[in-house]
Amino acid sequence: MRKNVLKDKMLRGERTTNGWCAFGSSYSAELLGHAGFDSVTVDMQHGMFDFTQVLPMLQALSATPAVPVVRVPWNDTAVIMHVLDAGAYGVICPMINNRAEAERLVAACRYAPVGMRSYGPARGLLFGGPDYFDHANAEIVVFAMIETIDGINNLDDILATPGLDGVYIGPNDLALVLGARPGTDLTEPKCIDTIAHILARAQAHQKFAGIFCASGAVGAIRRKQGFHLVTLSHEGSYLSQTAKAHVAAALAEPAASASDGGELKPSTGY
Ligand code: 3PY
Ligand code: MG
Repeated sequence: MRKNVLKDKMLRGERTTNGWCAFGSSYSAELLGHAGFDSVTVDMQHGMFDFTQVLPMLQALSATPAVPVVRVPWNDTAVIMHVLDAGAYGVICPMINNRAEAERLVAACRYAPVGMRSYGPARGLLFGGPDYFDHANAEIVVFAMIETIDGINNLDDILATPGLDGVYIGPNDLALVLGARPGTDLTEPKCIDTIAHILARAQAHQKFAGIFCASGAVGAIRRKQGFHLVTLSHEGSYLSQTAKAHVAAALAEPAASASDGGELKPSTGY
């Protein structure tokens, strides 16, 4: 079976970067797959698409060096099994509250006797190879998202779940349940302390810790803190920010644009 190079890298203690698809576009997924990320996550929870688009996005990612991961919309066994059959090498599941929910997540991702994943790996075989069944339980990487009060309170139980590879922090939902505003994970003491606590407990259990970051700059801070996997915003924000910057540059005085440096340099725009 094709190795899960994302999991291997984290097992070696190396830090990884993850891209995040908010659009239901195979071309967009392909662009992210070639951008240098170790993995790219197709976001079925908040992305503007459903399984019909997930399949071609995973196919597009197959032609890139990035490991294909899916954030499923919920801890729904049928959806989890379906995205794995479609070739996902990693699953990130939102809002895991307790050990029973973590066990349910893991069971959906692992074949018996470890779990209850149903057999029918379809694209998993095409992407992974003919010996997919023999190694899938070991290669697929599974993250439980910690972003609820129950999830925080039951963190040690969740982390002790056999077969769970790690936890992944949703800093925006986490901020909400802590009584703060989204986007305050680096400024609100409650958020800072809770994120540090989750990271420390993951490290104590020798499990991976991942986190969504609003930008590459935030990702750099999280990497230094010790997170194994940092997601660097998503393509919706790249498009919006870059579009605004182009509009601002076009509306600026020509002298100002020139002194900005970039605008007059030869560029294909890609
Ligand atoms: C959160 O910040 O809550 C997330 O789920 C990130 O996608
Ligand atoms: Mg969330």
